[in-house]
Amino acid sequence: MDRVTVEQHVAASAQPLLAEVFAAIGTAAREIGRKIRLAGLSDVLGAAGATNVQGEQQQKLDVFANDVMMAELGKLGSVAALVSEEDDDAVLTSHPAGEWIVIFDPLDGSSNIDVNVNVGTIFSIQRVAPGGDVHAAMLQPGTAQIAAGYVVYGPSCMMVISLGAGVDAFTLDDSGDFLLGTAAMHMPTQGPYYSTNEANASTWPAAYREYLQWLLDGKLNGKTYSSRYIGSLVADFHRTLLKGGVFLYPPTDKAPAGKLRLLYEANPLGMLAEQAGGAAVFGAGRILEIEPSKIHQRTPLIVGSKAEVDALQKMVAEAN
Ligand code: P6P
Repeated sequence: MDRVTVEQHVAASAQPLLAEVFAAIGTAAREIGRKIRLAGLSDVLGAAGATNVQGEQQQKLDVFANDVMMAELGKLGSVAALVSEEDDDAVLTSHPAGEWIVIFDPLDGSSNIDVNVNVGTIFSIQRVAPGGDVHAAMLQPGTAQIAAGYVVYGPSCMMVISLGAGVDAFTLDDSGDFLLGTAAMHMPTQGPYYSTNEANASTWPAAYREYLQWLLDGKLNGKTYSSRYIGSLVADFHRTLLKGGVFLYPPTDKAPAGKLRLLYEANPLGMLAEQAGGAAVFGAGRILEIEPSKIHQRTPLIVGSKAEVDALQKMVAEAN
């Protein structure tokens, strides 16, 4: 494959003005990835001693990753605002005329870092119309996203993105470039895996338990399944994108509105799933059509191959 960097790919796309945003995300990802690789040798593991707006223990690396993303993206004249899982409020940059809002989870799955498990950065890009209200623009539904993607920090560091015309994957090489490795990714129409925290199953709505049993009984096209659950959303999603199957985080007693966050987890991954031929729902409806009301609102998330997700959506809709 020709040597194409993510910046070159974006510059040649229908959204060339986003090239500098992806360059900044790449710079941040290189810094975050390096910190993670060397975490065992420096005092960056463990809790930072504060809790974030989610009520979660902030890990030192969460704070580091957030600072790096804020610094690299905040310097761009084209970025008007930043929304982060780690900050209570949106951050307005010193570029109010900027066209983009970048919404991100700087380091998802960070509770897994101490045990050297894949973690990720997830991002969503929305547009602000000239003279438009930036706060209203950050609450647009997922269907309005101009671009979305994630970086997965694993045995290799990969950036997987969509600009609204398919999904492409870039791998960080030794020279520090994210190089196009797989173009036009397609999620298998049905997969061998289901991915969920079954410890919560007793508190799911009954339709979700019935669905999972139905699936495991081979009732979906006679296919059988294996369980895979890493507990890092980006890693579980990345496997689902490549191998197929379904990831489920249903409503639970502890999180009746769902645990995962709409703006910087469900929407970007929902866009990637749909662009790769898969689907993403909150239960009876499509994730990308939810009209957000708050920047940190949560949602149930069922995402993956169309066969499994469509079957879940139908079962939940019939149960409601
Ligand atoms: P549970 C990690 O904390 C995270 O936000 C996602 O990365 C992951 O999918 C989910 O929570 C795991 O949640 O309740 O199964 O531990």
